[in-house]
Amino acid sequence: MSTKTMKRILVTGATGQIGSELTMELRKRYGSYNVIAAGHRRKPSEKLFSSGPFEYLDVTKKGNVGKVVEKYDVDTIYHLAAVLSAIGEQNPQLAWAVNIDGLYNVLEVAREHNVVRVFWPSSIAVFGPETSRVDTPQDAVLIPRTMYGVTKVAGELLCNYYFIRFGLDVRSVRYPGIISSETPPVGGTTDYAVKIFYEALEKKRYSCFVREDTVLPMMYMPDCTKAAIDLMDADSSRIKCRTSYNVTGISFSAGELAAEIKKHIPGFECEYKPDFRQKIADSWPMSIDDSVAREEWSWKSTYDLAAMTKDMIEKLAKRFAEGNL
Ligand code: AKB
Repeated sequence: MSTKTMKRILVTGATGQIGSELTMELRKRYGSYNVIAAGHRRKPSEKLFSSGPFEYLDVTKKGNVGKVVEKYDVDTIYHLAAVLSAIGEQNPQLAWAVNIDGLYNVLEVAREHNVVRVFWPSSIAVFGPETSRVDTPQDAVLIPRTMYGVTKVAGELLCNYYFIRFGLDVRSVRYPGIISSETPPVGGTTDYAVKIFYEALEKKRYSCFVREDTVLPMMYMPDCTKAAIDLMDADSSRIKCRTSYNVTGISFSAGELAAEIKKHIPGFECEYKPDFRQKIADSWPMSIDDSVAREEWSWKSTYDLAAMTKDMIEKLAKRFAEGNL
């Protein structure tokens, strides 16, 4: 599908961390009124709400998903609505309902309404302690320990099934932790890598809920939106993997991140008080091998730790100064 034939794009989870920025990027590229933002629990920001169509949508209600797709004649869906790992451990039933029933509803509606292409994010949470944690390969053992990870493995298989059985063009990447300055994440294990910036600027102190030596793969938001759009724009002949592609940006420890922030905010102090999320972090990879995505659809991340930290601090400091946080 070329962008010229693309009619209407629906983004579920548009008020979330990734959705709020991906929606604006898609609106810039494809026209504001061709991108329908849909959110459920979080109130949309003024920018999101006033820049194009917005719908309240609970993805666990298939009829409602169908109504929105029909109303706007949607032919492309970025299905981002999800419950993340930490909340998923506190409420596994909710995680299953939103992540699996929601995905199933979106795929079914897409099939019934001849939607041309669907993007759905998987996660590094598909991996578990049985998998080698350094340079985790594309085709690895997937035995996650969290309900979030279970829903992501099941979701990958569901996407692959819809492609093979119904020819639905579903595409997916396994995101690492995402760092961004616009909308904070809620209920994830990698949230500390965002929260640390807000607290460093506001209080010059942060109490981190994982150990200092905890290393996880991360990605800065511009690379995150680029991965989704590059994959969706790639010619179908290049997409060989219909479960989900490994993608990555930067791997660093919580201590290395704190030290990088300290270069910009000299008085910054970080203490480490691991809680239940440490166990989740310890079951995930420390770094990811994304060579398959690089080979098949030319994926390439751009930000390293220094560039990401500098940009985050500049953006957040500006918002602080404007009283806009
Ligand atoms: C989480 O921490 O739950 C997410 C993820 C890695 O998918 N950010």
